[in-house]
Amino acid sequence: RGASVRAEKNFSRSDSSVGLSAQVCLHGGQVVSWRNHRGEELLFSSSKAIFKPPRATRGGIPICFPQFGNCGTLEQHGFARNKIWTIDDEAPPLNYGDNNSNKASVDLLLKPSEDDLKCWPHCFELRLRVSLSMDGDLSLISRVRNVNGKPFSFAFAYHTYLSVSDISEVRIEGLETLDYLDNLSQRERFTEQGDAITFESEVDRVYVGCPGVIAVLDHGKKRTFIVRKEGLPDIVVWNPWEKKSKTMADFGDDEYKQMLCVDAAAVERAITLKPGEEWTGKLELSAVASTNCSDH
Ligand code: TA6
Repeated sequence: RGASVRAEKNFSRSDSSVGLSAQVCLHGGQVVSWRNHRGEELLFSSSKAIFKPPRATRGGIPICFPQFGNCGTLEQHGFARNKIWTIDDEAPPLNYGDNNSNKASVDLLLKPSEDDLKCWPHCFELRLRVSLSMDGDLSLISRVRNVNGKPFSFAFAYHTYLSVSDISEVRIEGLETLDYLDNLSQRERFTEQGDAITFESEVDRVYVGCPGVIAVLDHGKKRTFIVRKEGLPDIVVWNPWEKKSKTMADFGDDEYKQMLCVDAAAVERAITLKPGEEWTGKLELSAVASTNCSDH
């Protein structure tokens, strides 16, 4: 996967932490692995993932910036996930407002090249801090700054591929009664009626005005992902299902059953920054054993 860095820290080498790890690539600033205390992989990666720069590999957490989807002038999901980032070693270390004491962190930076400015003429700095806590929580904090150019607007998403046992046994709690834009019907607006979102076919929706915390319950693995977000009002939910996944060369046969994208995002309303302004978008993922899946 080209250059990648591992967030490692000398945690007290107790057995409870020996399996913990997270891996982020300089290519795309993409988290490509997140493992729990037992060394179990919590993010989906396609068995047919193609590492062929500039394309992003299928899985992990690609960064979608400054565009989401293909409604704009840039490539699908913008260019950030297709660029080589650098380690952000600008001193003094920037204050991300997070208690960094018991975490392993990596700080990455993306600035526009001359070529980038030709296709998106805005002077930005995009900083990303990827952290892994002793408890096994993964956090991503992004900061976009308008470096005293003219005002600009952008969309953003942490395109998060969660690894699940069987999509037909997964449900999402916390999005009930919300409106969503359905990408399968020209982004028409609907209101969620269910008491929890379950999956029987292709889903590609942008839930808008979401709460700060939602839960993704994986009945098969008796595991619940807790998704916490700040500065990101929307949640994109995507599973291509069988037919659509077979049209994608970098999606293994039937692998749609083992993944679900739950993207903390700012899609419905673009974020606008005046010169000198900065935006912060935070995502924190926890994976906990869930005994209450039995009432599935
Ligand atoms: O998650 C929403 C979505 O825009 C889907 O419509 C689908 O295109 C998915 O992203 C994957 O996009 P990618 O460019 O990574 O294949």
